Amino acid sequence: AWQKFSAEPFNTKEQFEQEAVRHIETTLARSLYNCDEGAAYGGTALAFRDRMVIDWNRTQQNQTFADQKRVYYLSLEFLMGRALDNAMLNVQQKDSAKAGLADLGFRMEDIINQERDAALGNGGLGRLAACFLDSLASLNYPAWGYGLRYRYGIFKQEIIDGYQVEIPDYWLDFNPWEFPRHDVTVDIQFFGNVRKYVDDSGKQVSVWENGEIVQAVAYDVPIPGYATPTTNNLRLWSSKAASGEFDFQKFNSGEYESSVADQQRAETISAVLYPNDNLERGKELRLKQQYFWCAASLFDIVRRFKKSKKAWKEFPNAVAIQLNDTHPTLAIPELQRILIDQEGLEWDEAWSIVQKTFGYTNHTVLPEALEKWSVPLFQHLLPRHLQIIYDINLHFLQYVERNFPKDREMLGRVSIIEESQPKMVRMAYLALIGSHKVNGVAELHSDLIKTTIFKDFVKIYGPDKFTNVTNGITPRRWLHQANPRLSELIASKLGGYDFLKDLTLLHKLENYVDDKAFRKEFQEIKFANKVRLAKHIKDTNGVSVNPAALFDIQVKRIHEYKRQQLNIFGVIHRYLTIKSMSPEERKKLAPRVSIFGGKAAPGYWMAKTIIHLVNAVGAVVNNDKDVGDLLKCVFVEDYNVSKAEIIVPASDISEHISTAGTEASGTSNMKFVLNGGLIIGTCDGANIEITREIGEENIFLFGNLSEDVEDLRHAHFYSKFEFDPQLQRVFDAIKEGRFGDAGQFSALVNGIVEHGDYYLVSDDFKSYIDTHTLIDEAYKDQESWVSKCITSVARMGFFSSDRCIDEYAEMIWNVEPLSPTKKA
Ligand code: 26V
Repeated sequence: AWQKFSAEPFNTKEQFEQEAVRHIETTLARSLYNCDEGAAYGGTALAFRDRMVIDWNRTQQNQTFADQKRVYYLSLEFLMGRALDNAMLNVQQKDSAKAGLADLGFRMEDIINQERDAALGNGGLGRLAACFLDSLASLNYPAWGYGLRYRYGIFKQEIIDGYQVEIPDYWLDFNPWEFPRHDVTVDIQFFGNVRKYVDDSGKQVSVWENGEIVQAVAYDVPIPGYATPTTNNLRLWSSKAASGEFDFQKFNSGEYESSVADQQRAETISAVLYPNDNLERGKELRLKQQYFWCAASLFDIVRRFKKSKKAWKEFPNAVAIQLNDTHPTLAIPELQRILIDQEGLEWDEAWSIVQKTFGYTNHTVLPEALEKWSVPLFQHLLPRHLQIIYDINLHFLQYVERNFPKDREMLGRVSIIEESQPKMVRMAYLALIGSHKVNGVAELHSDLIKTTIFKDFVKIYGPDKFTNVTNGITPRRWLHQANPRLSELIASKLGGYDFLKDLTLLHKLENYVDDKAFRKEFQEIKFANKVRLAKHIKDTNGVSVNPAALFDIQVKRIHEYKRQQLNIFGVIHRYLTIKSMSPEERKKLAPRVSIFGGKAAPGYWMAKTIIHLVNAVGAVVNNDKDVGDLLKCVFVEDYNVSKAEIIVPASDISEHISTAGTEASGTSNMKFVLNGGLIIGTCDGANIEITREIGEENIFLFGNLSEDVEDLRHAHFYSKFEFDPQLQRVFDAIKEGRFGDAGQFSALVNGIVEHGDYYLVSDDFKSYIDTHTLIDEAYKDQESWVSKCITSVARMGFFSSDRCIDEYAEMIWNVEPLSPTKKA
């Protein structure tokens, strides 16, 4: 008889060892005599995977029978990082594994470090998707993620002679966390033509035919929840040539080369993650990726719905689809196409289903990041979708015309089709029109989209179509895993780890702000985390930094709007100030370590210049005997999720200094404060809400406000203004060649001096360096500093991604959690 397999928990280290060794010897076919750390990682991962899979199967079965609405989160990026530590936390029994590994002669930390990051994302948007999956599972929501299984994740960054060099990230050679589903495939069509005819009943029918077919194959990744058996699914699609494509005809008739070429062309679709963050380039392959993934996911969702045998009007009661930015917008015309061309619904009925199904999250107002696709490209690649988009637009513009007969200009402004040369499809407008809710990711951002890019649409649909859901982060990874000692200290005071499920419980820490022993341990933990980062810096950069110095950190994608240039100009200013001081004056200074990290998009020349300048400044400052420990400047290579887990807990001050109105939310700001660091920031994104929560006495805000940005930009061109002399001194030092050939950095300086200073570096410079002086003073008073840090941690409960997911569930998806069946 068929017996249900049930994996026992590892109650003892022996049980763990037995399972890990079994996997090493059989699954991995390795002899224990040559078991290195890689094999030990493999055995450990597979042992925990077995436990996770049982709950995963049960959860999926439970969700299938529950007949409840499900959420589908469509994202081109899932920046997951490592999975083993998270799996151990959620399956529990990390202790038995640790003891078992020690018996086998390994340290848990070394084994965890064997894993490569799943780096299927660029930055904030991708990491947000990963935090959301963690919260969805932890809160027992029936939810799936859908994405692409890139063969190459975000490139690895090496710094060679101060320059960024990109290395491909081939990450799939050993990935125990994915399950290929070779039986779950979808044929996806591209190109071809549309044939129209009138059928027997007199109905217009459109057939999309003669296209090229590529096959989508599903790979499933289990997503375990914390302290619950709920284990959701992340389905990633991989492309391959459709079975008929790599055909034996061609193969045998001597066209071997071309048949292999066909195959490679198909596989190219899911080969690589586009490494741009906030920059749209309009590449055909990117549009192919988007359609391939949307069509496969929608087919899968519709297939699942049809099994329920419900009427189509029930679709929005069974399915909520969230669009992570405009990247999955093609899902909207695709669902409309399925409903009218394949299922035979009338336009209006289909369209009402579509609108009720989708929600759209906007993540940026930067014009260069808003997706637009050329109409000729669309016509070529997706001819039927282009027709449907024109029809959607026609219906929409007719509606606008009826409601705003006096505003003829409006039609051109809100049309999905931009009347440019060539014409362009505006994806954000299509996403908005096809969804029932549009949300921004922090209060300021959600307000801004209503007054800038979507202003007309507020008039058309009314304000209720728009909402705000402020971003959040998962406390499991960003507190407990990244900072186990702090988590343990908190648990010891709060009577357990409930705060990892309800982060608002942190408020009770305020009772310990003046508790001597607590403060001492809090400080010791921060110091130990700084020692760990200092060691990493020594190992990778060869620079010795003093862990007693103030660690000042800016880690995020390199972008002019995020203003790493402002930071490095501030470092140069500090250096010049130190150089001009007497030895006595220097003794009064607080030592600093300025730490930078982040990738530049390979084609973003200005961002690469910023990296180069940081390294050039470091080379001078770090070797200047006059300076010694008073200032160090380092660039940490290859910033990614697992590096963040080391860096974030080690900061005293982190920098979130975007030009006001440009950073939609930011999420690392939340991570740093949750880990007991303070922040310097502009009034932008979630900094504003962080200030409201923790109190303005606990944050260092500076700079101009978003409502003044437009006028300031204007002023750069139309009125003569005095340049800040301290910034001038920085530019003079660069021009004198003190950090190497000045020509290399001229574009960076000239962008500010001659080309309008779009990001307002000169306007904010004085306020920025003055605020850093305040930080120096504040840090010297360690007693009050620690009070600020502890108070801030206690007030960060709001920024859990659990709160955020509950808000989406209530305001946008209308879904309820599903109570899990008992653990196997
Ligand atoms: C856009 C594009 C355009 C085409 C090429 C590839 C590509 C990749 C990513 C994007 C999205 C840019 C928007 C984005 O990442 N926004 C960030 O979202 C975070 C999560 O909401 C938020 O915290 C950041 O402030 C925001 O910049």
